Amino acid sequence: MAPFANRPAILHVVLGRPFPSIKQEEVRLTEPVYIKGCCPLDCQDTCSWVAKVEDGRVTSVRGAKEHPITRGVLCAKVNDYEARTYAADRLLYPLRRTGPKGSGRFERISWDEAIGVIADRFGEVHHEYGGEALLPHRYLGSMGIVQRRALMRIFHALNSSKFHGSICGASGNALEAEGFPRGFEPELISENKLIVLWGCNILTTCHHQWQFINEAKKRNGARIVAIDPIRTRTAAACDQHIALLPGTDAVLAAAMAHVILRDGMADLEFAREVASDFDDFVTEVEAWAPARAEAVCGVSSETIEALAREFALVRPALLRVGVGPQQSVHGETFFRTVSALSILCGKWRDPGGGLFSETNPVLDEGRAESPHLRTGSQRSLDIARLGETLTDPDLSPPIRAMMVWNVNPAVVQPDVARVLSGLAREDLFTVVLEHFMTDTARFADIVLPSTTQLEHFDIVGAWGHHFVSANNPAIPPVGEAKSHGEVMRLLAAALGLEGPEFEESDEEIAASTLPPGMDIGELKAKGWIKSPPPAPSFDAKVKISANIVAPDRPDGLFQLLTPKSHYFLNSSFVNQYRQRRAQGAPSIDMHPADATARGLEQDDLARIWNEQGDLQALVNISEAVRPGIVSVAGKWWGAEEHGGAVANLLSPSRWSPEGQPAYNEIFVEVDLAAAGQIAAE
Ligand SMILES: Nc1nc2c(c(=O)[nH]1)N[C@H]1C(S)=C(S)[C@@H](COP(=O)(O)OP(=O)(O)OC[C@H]3O[C@@H](n4cnc5c(=O)[nH]c(N)nc54)[C@H](O)[C@@H]3O)O[C@H]1N2
Ligand SMILES: Nc1nc2c(c(=O)[nH]1)N[C@H]1C(S)=C(S)[C@@H](COP(=O)(O)OP(=O)(O)OC[C@H]3O[C@@H](n4cnc5c(=O)[nH]c(N)nc54)[C@H](O)[C@@H]3O)O[C@H]1N2
Ligand code: SF4
Ligand SMILES: [Mo]
Repeated sequence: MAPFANRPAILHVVLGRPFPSIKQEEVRLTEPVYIKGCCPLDCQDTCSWVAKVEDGRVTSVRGAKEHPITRGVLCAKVNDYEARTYAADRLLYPLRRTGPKGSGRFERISWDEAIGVIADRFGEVHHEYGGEALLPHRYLGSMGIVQRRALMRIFHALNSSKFHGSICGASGNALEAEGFPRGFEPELISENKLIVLWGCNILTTCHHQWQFINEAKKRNGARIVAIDPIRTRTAAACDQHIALLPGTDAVLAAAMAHVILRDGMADLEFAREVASDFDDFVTEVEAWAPARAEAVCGVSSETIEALAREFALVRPALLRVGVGPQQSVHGETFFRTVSALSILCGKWRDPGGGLFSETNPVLDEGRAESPHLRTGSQRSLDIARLGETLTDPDLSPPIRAMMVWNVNPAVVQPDVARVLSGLAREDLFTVVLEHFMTDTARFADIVLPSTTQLEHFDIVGAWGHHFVSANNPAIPPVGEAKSHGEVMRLLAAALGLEGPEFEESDEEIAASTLPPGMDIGELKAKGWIKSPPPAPSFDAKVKISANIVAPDRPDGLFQLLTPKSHYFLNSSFVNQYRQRRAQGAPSIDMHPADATARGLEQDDLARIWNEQGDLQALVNISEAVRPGIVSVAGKWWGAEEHGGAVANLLSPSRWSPEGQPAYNEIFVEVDLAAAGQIAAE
């Protein structure tokens, strides 16, 4: 590194030549280099960025100005992504556990030793119990194709168990598989005259889409309506906020359909053509007159009537559906019924109209995993039931070795206590690839340091637009961190796996997923290339009637919602100083009337508990939630360092029929934490 790397160039102007014996050219800072990359995180916007590198160090990361969606802006989470790369608590070397599982006691070891131990243990487990006793667990910490998929080559070749399902939006996935379209070119959102944000906190979770909403307002005078139990920053920015009770969306949509059919406002031709069970749907919604729905949803029948009329008559109109309301045992009923509403009114006839929840560029991502390497076992387990899988005494064979990357199961899975008792099993060998010592990594036998997005090559798809994005490395790996492609190659060699799949470079792995005609060289140079957006279509008839019921709400308990926080990306960034300071301490939003009834005041430390467990958070008295509803935003962790309040200690082992964890169907008691507990804080 240059001797004066951190010294601002201006110093020479102010101080003249500080070291006369050194020639001016020798002390001059090298010119900054700008590298095109992209954000790897699980967010619909998949922004492209430009990393500024000065003297071998990334000094800033800024949104790419020319990118049609990023438009020069990142977000409150990622604005200083380089701080993640250079964080003092970053994992930089392989570690081996020296204390009990979960204790966080580790010693530094070499990569050779780490890979050797993993290969030996995987080999032993494979020999003794068969490939099915091995389990790869990964989710969306990085959406990069290499970071997410390359390691699967090893597990396919070993015929391991694998996961299916989702811990995010299993309901929408299942309905898409049935034939419901759920997205199109997001740029078309600006065509609308009415946009209903149905359980979707856009200004926090994918704020670049707000640009299209703004354009719709400017160009078409569009009206924007939020349907959300919480007055989020998005709901507050809308023309109207309908604060329904959680889990009652299907009833609200059915009541709207009731009004639309009653008053002859439906597009019967479109609905009959698209739905396989139109008459059943008509019978079903007949039972949901607005007055009956009012009692269930907590929304006045006048509001329901007016929204129904407006949605039926205004064209184009869009339902922009989020993930929050899918995270319920009624997830599929919710998605089916709001989709039915868009079909009933023929909203899909207009470009930009209909329903939007997600959309993807054309990429054959699965190819990066080389699934053809699998010759034997196809045992597939539900990702949303990790706790059950690890603790099931009847699972045959049981899971004996697990590799975990891009996921923090000790925080994000339902019923975390059960997950932790699985991770604590002495007969389970666990490897975790991470940036930081998360609650999950603490339970590992071996921890491997992963590169951050500034240190490796990757390609990222998206789930909110159609750009394929390249991530060129800005700097070499920090410490001894390695990309997951490199870990795959090292481990494959140690396991004696042979074949071209285990020798491909990260770039080759990524390139194998590109659609015909998209060139990797061009992608790297340009930074992003748009793949052709699909036109939404109904290829087969879909079933629109659902078994709509009023949700159960136990008397006297609060319903706890666990939405996304503004400064964290799920559990990522909780340990980073700037984001944590901006987010504040873990807090529980509570209506003034509820707080008074429990004798709670602003900033009191509350205990939030149910039969599964308890956690503590500061009371935030707020009219943003309605009485009976409380909310803890953010996937907190790291109890010792960051005051972790892991909401999933309270989430039940309950799923929708398609397997979506019911993260927003948690019922709790809230009271003042005991004095001793306050003192301990
Ligand atoms: N800042 C930030 N951005 C993120 C993330 C993050 O953690 N932080 N996570 C990313 C991920 S993985 C995802 S899946 C997306 C999610 O994006 P969103 O779906 O927009 O986010 P959520 O907060 O899960 O849920 C949206 C809203 O649903 C509401 N909600 C909860 N229950 C109900 C209900 O029964 N009915 C209705 N109508 N509304 C309900 C919540 O109050 C919340 O405001 O965001 C992505 N972007
Ligand atoms: N109660 C409740 N539970 C939830 C949710 C909720 O709203 N409420 N949301 C659910 C949803 S929608 C989702 S999608 C899941 C998300 O679950 P996860 O995918 O587990 O969430 P993240 O915290 O985004 O990422 C996991 C880990 O990836 C690491 N990571 C981040 N960036 C990188 C990278 O570039 N490379 C590598 N190697 N690692 C990286 C982080 O340090 C983090 O520990 O959680 C689900 N759980
Ligand atoms: S988290 Fe989303 S909004 Fe923020 S930089 Fe990444 S892709 Fe863009
Ligand atoms: Mo998600």
